[in-house]
Amino acid sequence: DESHWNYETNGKNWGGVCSSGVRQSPISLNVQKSLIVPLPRIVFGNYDIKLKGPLTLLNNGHTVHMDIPETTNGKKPFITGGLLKGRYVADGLHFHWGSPDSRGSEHLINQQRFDVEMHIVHRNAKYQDIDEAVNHKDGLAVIAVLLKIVKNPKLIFPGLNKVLGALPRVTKYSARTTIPGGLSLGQMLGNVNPRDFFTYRGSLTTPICQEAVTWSVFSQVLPVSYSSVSRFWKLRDSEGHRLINNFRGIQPRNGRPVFYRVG
Ligand code: SG4
Ligand code: ZN
Repeated sequence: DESHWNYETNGKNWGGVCSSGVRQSPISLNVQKSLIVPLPRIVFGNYDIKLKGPLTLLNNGHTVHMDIPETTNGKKPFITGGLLKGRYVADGLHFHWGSPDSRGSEHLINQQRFDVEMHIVHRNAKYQDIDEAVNHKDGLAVIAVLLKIVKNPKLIFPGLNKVLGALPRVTKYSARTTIPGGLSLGQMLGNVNPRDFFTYRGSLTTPICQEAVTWSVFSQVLPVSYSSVSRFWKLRDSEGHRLINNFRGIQPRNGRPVFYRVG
């Protein structure tokens, strides 16, 4: 059963495309090993409009997940630009993290692993739903934002802080909580610079690892406090074990081009 996988071996025992695929994710990103090209910047549509509340946060045993609803004016947030052709509609948001003594981002930048990685999953608007989109090479676009623990994070991200503040309410497997409305997706990104990012073609980082994802990983890292990240380490999976280190190991690049856009 597909839902019975875990992170005990960082994904080395996952079957199917996870082991037979040739453009898997995550990978190690390096400015020196990337093609620096004049790609269009990522354009965020309706990211500044508040989402229709209440927003639901769920501990699904693998991560903390938030479905992204319509905005208050009945639209969906979307992205375009970068390597993407056409619109990709925001579907869900979730996180990957480490433990009190190890970092847990999935992608590395210049050999460095970061504390947490946030993913916003988008589906190509030409497909009806996620189930259809995962079966196409151009099906999904995931935005990745890296978070780093700093002593006194000075910048405030109202949306991200609300979500991190709700984590103690979803400690147990299958626990749900609601976040009072008034949050836009843009508030989850804080002031991350959308002009600087790595982009490449890869896969989902969980079984069954479909090769349907265009990844865009922002190179600017968001500062967060130790106390907010430590809330992730208290979560539990479906067997009551600590839900920590829920990141997949680095996959071979296999000659794929990685593009780096800056400025
Ligand atoms: C997490 O398990 C999410 O809960 C999944 O979301 C997500 O799958 C999966 O990660 C893989 O996404 O950006 N890390 S990733 O490659 O979004 C999808 C759901 O199952 C398809 C809804
Ligand atoms: Zn993810």
